[in-house]
Amino acid sequence: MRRRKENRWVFELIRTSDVILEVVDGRFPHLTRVSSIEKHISTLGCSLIIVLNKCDLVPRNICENNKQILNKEFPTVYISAQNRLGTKKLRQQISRLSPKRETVISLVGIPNTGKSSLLNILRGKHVAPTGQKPGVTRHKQIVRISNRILIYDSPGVVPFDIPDINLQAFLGAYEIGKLPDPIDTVNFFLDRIRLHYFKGFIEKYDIPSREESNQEILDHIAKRRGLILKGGKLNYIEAAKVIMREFVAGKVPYWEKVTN
Ligand SMILES: Nc1nc2c(ncn2[C@@H]2O[C@H](COP(=O)(O)OP(=O)(O)OP(=O)(O)O)[C@@H](O)[C@H]2O)c(=O)[nH]1
Ligand SMILES: [Mg+2]
Repeated sequence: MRRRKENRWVFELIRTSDVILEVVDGRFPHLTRVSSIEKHISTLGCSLIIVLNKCDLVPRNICENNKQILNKEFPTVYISAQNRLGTKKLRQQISRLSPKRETVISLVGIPNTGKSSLLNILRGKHVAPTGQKPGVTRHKQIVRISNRILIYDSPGVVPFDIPDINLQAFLGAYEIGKLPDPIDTVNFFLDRIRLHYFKGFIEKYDIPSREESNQEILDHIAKRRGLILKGGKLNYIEAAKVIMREFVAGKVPYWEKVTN
């Protein structure tokens, strides 16, 4: 119920904007796009730019590849709000799409993609709280970043097409501490990264071989991190949470290539 209401609220916000910055996670842009917003953008009377954020975590050639492909649908730029990279190109793109004097921009996207971080660097000052947990921004706020541009920051939207909690957690949109079954989530996570890019994980956690089973990987990490329950058994649930938290925080090299 709550989600339905939030989505309606985002559409109202979009109607009052000239340009939408759809902030997605540059590690997996295709999974963090909000298709319901993109689908209706032409009828809502504004322009949309896809902003691939967190590109400090992704090799340059992958960012370029993903940008070229997404550009066929919407103007796309890649940035790192953390490292303050790419904002010049973003500003140029905004001016191109909205050359008029006063421009209202809205930052939208799923939780945790870096909307508030982007607002802070565009403003050049910490005006919006940011954090590793999803749902840090709870209310929209409008900030003037120049005499021509006003920006709305908004809470993250979890689209209806990401119904699975494990996928939400993988994308950083579900709080790891609230997962009902962290082992199930980590199994989902390990199965997915095996298919896309596993090397970064293997190297980060010093896993002896790619052939280790998910259970052996949990064993290895629980032992290495000293995650032991009273009585001496390994704490697999905590190991699963550690893996997921570190992944969401960008501590595990990982990305997925967007295909045509
Ligand atoms: N590595 C990396 N991390 C980033 C970048 N931008 C933001 N982050 C981190 O991502 C996390 C989420 O950032 P926020 O700016 O709070 O994200 P948000 O989209 O506003 O999140 P909600 O308000 O929950 O929807 C924080 O831990 C940021 O430090 C980036 O460019 N690179
Ligand atoms: Mg925020």
